[in-house]
Amino acid sequence: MTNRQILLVSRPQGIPEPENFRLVETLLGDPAEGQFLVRTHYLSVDPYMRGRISDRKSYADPVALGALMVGGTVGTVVASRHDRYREGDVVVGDWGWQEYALTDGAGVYRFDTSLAPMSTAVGVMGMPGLTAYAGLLEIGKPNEGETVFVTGAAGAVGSLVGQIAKLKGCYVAGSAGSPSKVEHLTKELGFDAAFNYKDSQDYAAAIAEACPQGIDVFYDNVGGPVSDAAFTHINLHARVVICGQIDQYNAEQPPQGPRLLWNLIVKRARVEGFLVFDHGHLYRQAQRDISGWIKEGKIKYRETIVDGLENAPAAFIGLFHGENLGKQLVRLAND
Ligand code: NAP
Ligand code: FER
Repeated sequence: MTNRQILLVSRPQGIPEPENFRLVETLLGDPAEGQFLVRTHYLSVDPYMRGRISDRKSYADPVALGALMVGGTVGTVVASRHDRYREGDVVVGDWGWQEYALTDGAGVYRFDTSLAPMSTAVGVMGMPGLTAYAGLLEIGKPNEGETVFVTGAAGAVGSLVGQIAKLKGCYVAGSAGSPSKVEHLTKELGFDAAFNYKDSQDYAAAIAEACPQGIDVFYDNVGGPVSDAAFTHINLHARVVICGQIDQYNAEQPPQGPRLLWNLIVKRARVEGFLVFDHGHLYRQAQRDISGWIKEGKIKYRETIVDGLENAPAAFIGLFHGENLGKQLVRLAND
């Protein structure tokens, strides 16, 4: 049968461009003994992929030029010669930007669609969901009544961080990049305050207004000048969770910012970076909790969905222009 795949063909300078990718048709055989064939329903585009397509040293080898683009995926088993998987099973894994994949099951997990719809397996119930859950609860350790400030607040991770913090009884503020995102945060997701960083000249003033009691937990998805301003507004014994620095992912040279570590001395604060991969032991617990919160109406999630494999590069690039509200997905087949 014919498969369609997207390959990385050149490395971006700055923000990636569609020309860095190429769509190809390839041939795919039948599953061999011990293999199964999966059809991709949704593939996830994520900010971390910017790191994987550059040749910078990282937790994993860069995607080679001419190789299949990596990424989280969810889909159904369409043919199987594997004793643990049957046709119709919904599975989640990392088989990359392609319509079909043959796998022996390594790194593939069954997804329980009674918990939430299939698409969430790579969103609120998947890697970004666990990132929000573990980063906030294990590292941020919010206490009732404290102020949590989250950057990138209208994205997949940030929107969940803010809502879990509300569930824990915190005052929650966030920043995001458009008036409609700010309205979504305060009107739909229950944030106490939010501001549009693209519309602000003075981030310190915007943060002071949004967080009148100062910041106890700063969950940073963005880095850059908004993050710099948040450091100057932390409280005694604040926890700063470094989840992402998307403001810098396309930088060709490391940016020079103000020197802020003095604030940590004065406030006896803790800054900790983390990677979701170190929190895999919480995956099932996070899924149970998040699914429960969704069913009880305590957590809402949004997905921005584009259709067709050919649109995956544009969807990925759109992350760096804030085109997504909530989780950005590419749909290749209906549920
Ligand atoms: P996302 O927030 O759904 O999408 C990215 C968002 O970033 C965009 O919608 C855009 O929203 C914002 N953005 C883009 N460029 C920006 C800039 N220069 N300054 C400020 N905001 C910018 O993505 P996500 O999957 O939830 O990831 C959020 C962050 O968490 C990323 O930094 C990612 O790398 C990180 N992350 C870390 C881990 C980990 O293990 N540590 C795991 C997953 C994700 P606006 O409209 O608001 O600009
Ligand atoms: C991310 C940003 C960075 C992420 C992982 C990394 C899974 C890891 C980078 C590295 O190890 O170099 O959003 O998500």
